[in-house]
Amino acid sequence: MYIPDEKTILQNYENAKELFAAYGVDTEQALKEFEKVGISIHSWAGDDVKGFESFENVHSENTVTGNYPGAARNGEELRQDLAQAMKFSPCTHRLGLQSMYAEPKTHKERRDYDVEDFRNWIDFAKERNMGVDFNVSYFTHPMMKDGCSLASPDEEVRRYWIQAGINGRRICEAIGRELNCTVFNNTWTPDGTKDNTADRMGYRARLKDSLDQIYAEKLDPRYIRDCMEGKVFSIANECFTVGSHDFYIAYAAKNNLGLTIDTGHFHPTENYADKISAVYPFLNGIMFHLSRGVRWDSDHTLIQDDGLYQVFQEIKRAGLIGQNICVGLDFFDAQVNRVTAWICGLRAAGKALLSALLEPTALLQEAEYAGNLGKRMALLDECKNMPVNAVWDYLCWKKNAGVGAAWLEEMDRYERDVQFQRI
Ligand code: RNT
Ligand code: ZN
Repeated sequence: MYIPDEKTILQNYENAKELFAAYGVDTEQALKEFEKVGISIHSWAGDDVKGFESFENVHSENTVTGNYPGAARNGEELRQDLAQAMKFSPCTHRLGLQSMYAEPKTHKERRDYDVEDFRNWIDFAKERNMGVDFNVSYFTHPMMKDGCSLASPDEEVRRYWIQAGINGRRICEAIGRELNCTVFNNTWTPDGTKDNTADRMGYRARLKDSLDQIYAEKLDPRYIRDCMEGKVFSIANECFTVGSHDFYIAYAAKNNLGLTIDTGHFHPTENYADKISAVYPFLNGIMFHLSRGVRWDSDHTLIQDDGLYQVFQEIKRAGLIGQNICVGLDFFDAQVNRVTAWICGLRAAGKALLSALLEPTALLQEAEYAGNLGKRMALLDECKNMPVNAVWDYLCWKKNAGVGAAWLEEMDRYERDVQFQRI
């Protein structure tokens, strides 16, 4: 596979730097800003959202299709795979955890986990200087009843998950304190009904009450940010999703909490990037789950598409780089090598971020406010052909994160020598 040599990489970068400067863009500054945006890498793609608790015959509320060999089977393998993926990404990484990946010394209920049950993960993050994000896994567990947790009509079920939610927040605060970072604590529950319910209000009142109990405890806002993730529908919940977007936006605004925008969770033609400026002023933070929905919330691996580019363009244009926004990945496709998918997603997110940072936004806005809409349009189109890739190659070279597609050769080796040995 062709890899440009050092001289070519540097020469291309110098040329690009000059060209961007002509548009008023400082590439060195853009590279500094790039570091400020963490990308949270979702541990749960490494084992198809199975978790380490090994229940028999438990229903999964996350539809993952495919059967590619070599999935991680335990914490050690999952961390090994994550480390391999991060080798080929120049991004600033965060670690996206789920409570289903706890490693307690002796058996424990998911409801009862505490920070020590994540010690291996905390060490992993610490060694790599990563921030951490957390999700209580309100799914794939015997205490899910009829697909419901926090909104279940069964009081015992609700009590179980409320306790898991309360402990989850304490885990976040403790991790944040130890790593000196703000842990984004995301809440998603699959609760809903397949067919029409005759009591929408009842389910939503129960969800509200459960959340009120979970968020009642005041924790240090330097170390935890609470977000909730709504959704239009999921498989088996076609008629009714309790935690809809409207529900969580209203709940978050009222309670000064954050919102998670999963890019697969909207109607297929809806512009999720448009939502940033609509909700940010009223909420305490936004978390992104970058995913690629194909016709529905299919969780395909992230690649460079318009939607992804628009998310970073909006964050940049709104002046929100380094602000109260956390960007995470959320896709899973068991038809492809899971480490290859992580690398592909990380690199796609990184390129989209870099491209936004290199955009001559000031020129675009100046043309717009001067009433020169033709200029705005033409400049926007010119931007698509600017030499972003020369800056990207330079960044990957500087960070020793693999220039071009050469990382695929190393992935062939890793797959053969590591992943396929697990079978
Ligand atoms: C599901 C949500 C949620 C999950 C993870 C596993 O539709 O997107 O974020 O993917 O929590
Ligand atoms: Zn999600």
